[in-house]
Order: sequence, then C-alpha cells, then structure tokens
Amino acid sequence: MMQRKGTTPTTFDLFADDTRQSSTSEQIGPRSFVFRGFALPLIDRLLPSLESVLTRAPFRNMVTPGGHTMSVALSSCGQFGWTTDRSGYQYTRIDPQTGQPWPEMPEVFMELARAAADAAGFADFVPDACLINRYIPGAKMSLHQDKDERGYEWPVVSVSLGIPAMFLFGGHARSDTTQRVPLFHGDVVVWGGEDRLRFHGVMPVKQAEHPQLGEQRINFTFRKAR
Ligand code: MD3
Ligand code: FE
Repeated sequence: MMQRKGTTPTTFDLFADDTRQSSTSEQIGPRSFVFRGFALPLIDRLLPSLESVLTRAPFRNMVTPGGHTMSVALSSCGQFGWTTDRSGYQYTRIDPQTGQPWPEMPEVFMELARAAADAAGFADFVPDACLINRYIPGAKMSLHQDKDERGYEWPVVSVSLGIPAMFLFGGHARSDTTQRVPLFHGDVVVWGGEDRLRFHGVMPVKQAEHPQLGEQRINFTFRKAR
C-alpha cells in the first residue's frame, strides 16, 4: 500500500466474516478521514438508485452569481437540494428545473452516509441533502468553503465514483497551502468538526474511462442543510 505524506493508513476489515474485502483509512485532518473503497460493497445498489434519482432530477450546468456556467453538472436528492443562479446560492425543497420536490434520498444512500460518518466518529448523522456532482474530463471545482448550511456541527460525507480526481484540501484561509488527495471509485471521505469550513476544490479531471461509469466522475456529498 502506498504511503502518502502526512497520512497514516490503517487496514481494517469491511466485513469481519469476509476476508476477501478490506479497506484502508487515512486521516487527512484532525477530524477528516478517507475510507478507501468504502462504497464498493454497496455499489450494485447505489448505481440503480442513482439512475432513478437522475431520471427525476437530471444533471444540469448551473450558473453562479458571478455569471459563470459551472463545468460540473449538478443534481440533488433528499429533502433539500442545492442550487445556484444569478441571484445566489441556496438550498430549496423544489427543483427549479422540474417544479417538483427533489427525489427522495434512496435508502442505500442514507445507509452509506451514516456508516461513513459513524466510522469517522460522528454517530447518528441524518443528512437531509445529497448533492450529486458530475465531472466530465476537464471539469473542475475551484477552491471554496461549504457554508450554505444552517449549522456546521454535522460533517459532510463525500462519495467518489467513476474516473479518478485530485482533491485539494486547504486550510481556513483561501491562501493557505493545499494538500492533494487522489480520490478513486468507491472512496468515501468525511469532513467534520474543525475541518468542516476548510477550503477545498477539485483539479481539472483527466481524461479516463471507468468500466461501469464511462468518461465521468460522479461525487455525492451528504449534508445536514437545516
Ligand atoms: C471539505 N465537491 O460539492 S467533495 C462540493 O468532489 C464539493 O465534487 C467536491 O466540494 C467533489 O461542495 C469535493 C469533498 C468535500 C465536500 C465538502 C467539504 C470536502 C469538504 C466541506 C468541508 C471540507
Ligand atoms: Fe465543497
């Protein structure tokens, strides 16, 4: 297993009774953990659920308040969805594109988010929003903070699927140095506590093809918006 600077990999069994599957975790901040391959045991349930959500709330490229069209396409599920337009960022109960409530959060999504939060020491996480980001090669997300949620006592849980990406994890000021964390299909990351408001972003995704998802990276972020 590759040892990366500033991380401490430890190995644990995903299933105590199944020695074929194991995963590693890396601590990337005081309250932030990468769980390699954590989503893989659920993948056969996650992908059909994702399809069903996307049928009801298709990906769209939203416009930022500054007037730029995002290279990352977005959707959401759960009680709240995240939107942006010329008037600003906000969580809404209704998808402005369909006029319908955002699709319900699939049970397997909730299960995964809760299990990952639990593994990082955040018991009883009940997310009410799941943002779904789609990166095609070249798409990126500039350094930003996630602060449209009402409070910051709950973590953000992120799930990476498809082609890899280089995640940038900064500090509390935009100018702070960033650590680069490669994220692969099935990796789950949890950020909470003092790390919850750290700047972060995603470098332009490199051209690649994933056997199940093709030329795209899909990322879920589970949050407690209200
Ligand atoms: C660190 N998404 O949707 S997930 C986002 O891969 C977002 O699509 C990226 O940043 C993606 O807002 C990164 C990782 C992430 C999400 C929330 C965080 C990292 C975070 C909140 C605080 C600190
Ligand atoms: Fe973010």
